Amino acid sequence: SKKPRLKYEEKKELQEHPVAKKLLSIAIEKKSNLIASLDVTQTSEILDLAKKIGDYVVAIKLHTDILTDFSVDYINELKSIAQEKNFLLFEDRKFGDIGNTQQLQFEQGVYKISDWADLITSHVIAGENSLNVFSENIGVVTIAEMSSKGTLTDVTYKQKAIQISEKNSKVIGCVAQSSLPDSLLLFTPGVNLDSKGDSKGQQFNTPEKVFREYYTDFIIVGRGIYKSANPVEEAQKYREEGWRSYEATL
Ligand code: 5IU
Repeated sequence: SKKPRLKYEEKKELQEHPVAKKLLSIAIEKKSNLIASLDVTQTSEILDLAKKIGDYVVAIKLHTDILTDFSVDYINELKSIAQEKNFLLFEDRKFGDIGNTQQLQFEQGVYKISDWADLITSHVIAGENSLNVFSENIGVVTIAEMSSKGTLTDVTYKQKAIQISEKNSKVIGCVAQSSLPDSLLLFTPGVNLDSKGDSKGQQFNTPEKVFREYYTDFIIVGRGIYKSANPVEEAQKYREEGWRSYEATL
C-alpha cells in the first residue's frame, strides 16, 4: 500500500521560507487546509465574506484585477481582517511574462501587489530567471499543472516546472493536480462537493479525492463557497471535509 503522507508538522520542518512556515502553522492551529477563492467583483463582497469565513480558512485567494472598485483603503481593511482572523492573502495573479514585465506588474500599476500579498501565483513559462523579480518575503506558488480540460501542462511541462520550483528558494510550492516532491507544498484548485465542472473547461474533484490520490496540502475552493446560499456553512463544511480527508491519509 501507499506510504503515508507527511504531516503538516513534518512539512513545516522541511520548509525554510517564513511564509510556508506561517501557512503551515495556521493550518495546524485552525485544523484547516482550506483556501477560499473569493472571485467576486466588489470589494464590499470580499470584505464581508472575509469577516464571515475568515476563521475557517488558512488563506483567501484573490483576483484583484477583477475588482470594479479597488482602493488602498480596501486593501488596508482586508489586511486588518486577515490579521484578526489569522489568514494569509494570496493574489492569484498568474504572472506569465518576461521578468522585467512581471516586476512592473508585481510592484507598480494600481494594485501594487508587492505591498500587501503574502503569496502570489506565477507561471514558469518564461523560464527560471523570470522568478528573480519577486521579493524574498513573499511566497511564490508556481503553476505546474492546471485543472482545466485540455490544459497544455502535460507531464513533461510539470516535471520542468517542478525542477525550477525546487531550485528556487522563493518558491514554496506549486498548483497541481497530482502529487509533488515533499519539499514543495501542493495547492489544488478545481475542488467542489456538488459539481463535476462547468461549461468553460473547469473540472472538479472532491476534497476526499485530492487528498487521497494526490496527497494535496491545500484545497482551493471558489464557487463552492462564494456562490452558495450560505457561504459560512459551506466554508465550515469544506474545512471539515478537507481536514478529515487529510487525516485519513496519515
Ligand atoms: N484556478 C483553477 N485551476 C487552476 C489554477 C487556478 O481553478 O488550474 I492554476 C483558480 C481559478 C479560480 C479558482 O480562481 O482557482 C477556482 O474557482 P472555482 O472553484 O470557482 O472553479
